[in-house]
Amino acid sequence: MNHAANFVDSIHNESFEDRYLAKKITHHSMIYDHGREKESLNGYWHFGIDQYDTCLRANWYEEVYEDAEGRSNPMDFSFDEWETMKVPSCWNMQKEKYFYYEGSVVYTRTFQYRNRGEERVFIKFGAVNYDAKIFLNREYLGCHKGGSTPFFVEATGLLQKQNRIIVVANNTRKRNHVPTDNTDWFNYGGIYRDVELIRLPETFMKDFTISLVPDSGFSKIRVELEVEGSKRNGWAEVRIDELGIVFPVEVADGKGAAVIDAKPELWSPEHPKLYEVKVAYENDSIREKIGFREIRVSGTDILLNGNKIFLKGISAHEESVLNGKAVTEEEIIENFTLAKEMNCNYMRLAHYPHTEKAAKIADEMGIMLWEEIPVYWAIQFHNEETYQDAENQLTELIKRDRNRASVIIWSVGNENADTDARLKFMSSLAMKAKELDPTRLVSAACLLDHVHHIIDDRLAEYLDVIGANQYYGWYQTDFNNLIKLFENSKPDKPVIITEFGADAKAGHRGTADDKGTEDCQSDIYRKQVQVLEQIPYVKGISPWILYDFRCPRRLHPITQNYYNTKGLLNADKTYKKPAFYVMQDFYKKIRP
Ligand code: GCB
Repeated sequence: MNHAANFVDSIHNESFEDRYLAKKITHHSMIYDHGREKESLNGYWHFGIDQYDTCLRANWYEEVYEDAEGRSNPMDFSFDEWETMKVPSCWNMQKEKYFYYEGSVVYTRTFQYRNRGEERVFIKFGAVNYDAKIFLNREYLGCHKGGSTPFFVEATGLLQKQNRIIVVANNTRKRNHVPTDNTDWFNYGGIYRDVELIRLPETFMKDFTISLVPDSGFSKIRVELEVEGSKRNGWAEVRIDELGIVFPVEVADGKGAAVIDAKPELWSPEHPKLYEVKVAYENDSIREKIGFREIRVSGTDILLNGNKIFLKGISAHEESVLNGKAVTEEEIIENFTLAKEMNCNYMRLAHYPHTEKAAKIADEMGIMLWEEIPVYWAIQFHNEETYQDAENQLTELIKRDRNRASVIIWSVGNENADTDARLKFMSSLAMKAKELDPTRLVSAACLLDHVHHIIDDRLAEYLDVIGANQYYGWYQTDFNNLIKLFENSKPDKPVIITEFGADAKAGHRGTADDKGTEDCQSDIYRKQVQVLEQIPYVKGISPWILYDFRCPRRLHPITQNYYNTKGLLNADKTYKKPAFYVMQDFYKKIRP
């Protein structure tokens, strides 16, 4: 970069972002990091709101204040004198003045590093909303897009004893993003998941997949490996000591795959059995807890380990009153515990990838999961770049969680109008999900035809399970049309009612006709479950939603106050509304 001209360049150059966008961080640079030791780079980072993107325009990362000829770059920043911000966190929750801030922010910290014999070093970001540009020791490493999936940069050869890392994070909502500028949830900002340093040998396992082989009578396990580094041919070893299994996997030209006979106890919500699996290749090793189970559909049934199941679920956002999207493990456990108390065996993690910790905890606790990417409402379906972003987010999610037994469904979107462009966009995503992971079900939460009251979406052809959002009794006021909807629809696949619900301010009482009261909400819930129970092809339900959540679209001062109050609990989860108990009773009495 031209330091001397920097001062003037930086104020005249309106294409300043192009050079940053040209270097993308995508799923290609993901490394398999489960079951590995990592070092935390969390803590208090220096933090500056940078509304006009001066850091990027003026190359602050070069830390050049004066060039050889004595021309100076104005002193507009001083990284280590800035205030600090907790990482991980959503800045909105740290100071009141940042609550509604949307835009560009600079994070930076220094850290010490000492080589311990590793030959490769990576830095992982669990998630930064929405895009992140990463700089290490005056080098620009790339830009990641997508606010809910992890990404990795390689630091090999760049680290010294003392290091500076800079992250320019920007959560501006944009039409071409995934999600687009209009959603029904709060747009939190920041580095809100862990930042970690990973030390690896020169040759290491870049990807690892393990699962039961579908249709093998639950008696075969398949392993796939991808190796990066110079030793691309050799033998990996997989051990599952509890099953007495040790088997070699031949790696040829960086890839290996093997199938082995095994009879594991199968994972299920009632019996969430996990095995310790160890994989070793050259000097690299992974040790991870894995569950084995099979999920598939047959006609309009969903089969877990060959048995018909009903998904007794609830939808949930990733949010807490205190922490925004930076939820803690305790908060995740609290959510699953509440779901279990409601007699659920399943949760829809709406509307974007939640932290990977959720699926790990669900593996342990025995909750089946629906995981989703934020292809939500009016995405720019005709925009190729938007498609690439969505496909990358889907790939990052699947590569991250495909060894989690709890995850049974990948969802490629929510409530999108059935246009030709959308059909092309979302059918391509559905096919991509199948290609990346043939062992799970693919779905989407579809819009129904509310004119003719019929489940009719051309995307259904590409899905294993049809997700259906419907708000009869609430947005569609005539409840009887729900009965018509089911009379008119003859799906040949299982249907999950991915949403129904109604607003109710906690403690607000009235009659069943008084909108926004608990009485109206529980009345709608009672009527809904009475109908749903009788529909043979409905094989799962995830009402909207476990607890109230922040939402800039909800301006009713009495019943909402910037919260979507369709929760079965209030926002801080201290109070259960009567509809919670309607679901609890319903799930208790219906089939398993
Ligand atoms: C929906 C959306 C969900 C909203 C909900 C509502 O259909 O999928 O994101 O929050 O309705 O409350 O309107």
